[in-house]
Amino acid sequence: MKCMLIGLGQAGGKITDRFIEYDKGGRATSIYTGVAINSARVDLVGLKNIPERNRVLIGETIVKGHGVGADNRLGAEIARKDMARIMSAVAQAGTENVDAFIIVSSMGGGTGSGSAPIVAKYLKKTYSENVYVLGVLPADNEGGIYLLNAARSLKTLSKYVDAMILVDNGVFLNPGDSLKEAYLKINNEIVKRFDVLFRAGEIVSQDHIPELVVDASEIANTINGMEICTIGYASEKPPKKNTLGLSSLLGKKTEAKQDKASRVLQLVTGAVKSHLLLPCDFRYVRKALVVVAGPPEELSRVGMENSKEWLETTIKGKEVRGGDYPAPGSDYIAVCVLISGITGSKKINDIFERAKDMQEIIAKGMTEEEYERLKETARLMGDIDSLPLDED
Ligand SMILES: Nc1nc2c(ncn2[C@@H]2O[C@H](COP(=O)(O)OP(=O)(O)O)[C@@H](O)[C@H]2O)c(=O)[nH]1
Ligand SMILES: [Mg+2]
Repeated sequence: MKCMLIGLGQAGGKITDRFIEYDKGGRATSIYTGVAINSARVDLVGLKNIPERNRVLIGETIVKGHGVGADNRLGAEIARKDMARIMSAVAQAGTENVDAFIIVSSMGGGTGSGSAPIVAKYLKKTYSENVYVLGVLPADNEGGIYLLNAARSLKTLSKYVDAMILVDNGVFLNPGDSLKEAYLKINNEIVKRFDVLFRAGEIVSQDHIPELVVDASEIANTINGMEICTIGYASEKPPKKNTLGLSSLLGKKTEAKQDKASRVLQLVTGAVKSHLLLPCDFRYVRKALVVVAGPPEELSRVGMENSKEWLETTIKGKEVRGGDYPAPGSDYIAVCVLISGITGSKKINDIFERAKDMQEIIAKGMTEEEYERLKETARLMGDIDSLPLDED
């Protein structure tokens, strides 16, 4: 799928930049075009792979190139004012071959999370292609203001995008890692995983045509209108081929086939059960799409069928799609599972709950600590009967 990636804000710009770098790194075909939008000049200058003509500084008259802090209302405001410049940068980057627009942004910051909904709205108005957001959620230990930003942005975005594919920064954090140290690693991991999905429809060579192609329409059929989506990923290095020629014996051949099939199934179940980028109960999901990428001889058809069957019986919905991506010469077999129509994600509910508290904290002019103390007293008071009074 040819993607126009529109990186908003700091995280969005950096992740988009990494996608473009990945694309250039010896891939058979190029599938990404990148645009970066920011109100902080220093963040735009720091990008290495998005061409300079595709970078737009917004809100200069208001914030003088210094960013909006973590004020995503201001982020929304300046994006609205500079919308014409944003849309003209998108048009000039070249939209003729684009299959989908993907807005890449953190949900917790100011510029990206504030501008994402309005950028989505204008993209939908102007183009007929699908518009998705790849949104990075703040880890649980980030401050309340990040959660409030995320809550506002998610609520507004859901009206304008065809689907929200969400990633929790917290998934990648190891205890002891500082967030800053971790970003480079996180961005790499995000790009590596999504690339398997986005690249799956690209034919590498005429000798290796996928049996089941995952193109833009398969992705659209899986996620459009499904609101909250995420991906799971797992990969493995298959064992070296038996060079003694023993595998040519019939018995060995069957065994090898079974091994390959169970390897695919194991990777798929692992990706879904323990490696989702948005923690959620994987059963409460409407649809799924499995992509298996790797050396052509490892792409087991039986493995794919078993994986689809497992998903069909596991998730609440019944629509499961699958496809393969032959990558001759690759050392790894990688599995990406896109799941959509997620309901009741604890992470998302926590964001809205804590964001609600944050709104009150701001309204009351308190610190988070004072508010927690006040809430505890109010909770205890709730258990006590009131005195009888006259009816008013
Ligand atoms: N994954 C990832 N998250 C980031 C990165 N930089 C910042 N963040 C997260 O993004 C949020 C802050 O948003 P940021 O993109 O810096 O704000 P903006 O520039 O105002 O849109 C916080 O939740 C950070 O943890 C990054 O490079 N990678
Ligand atoms: Mg930042």
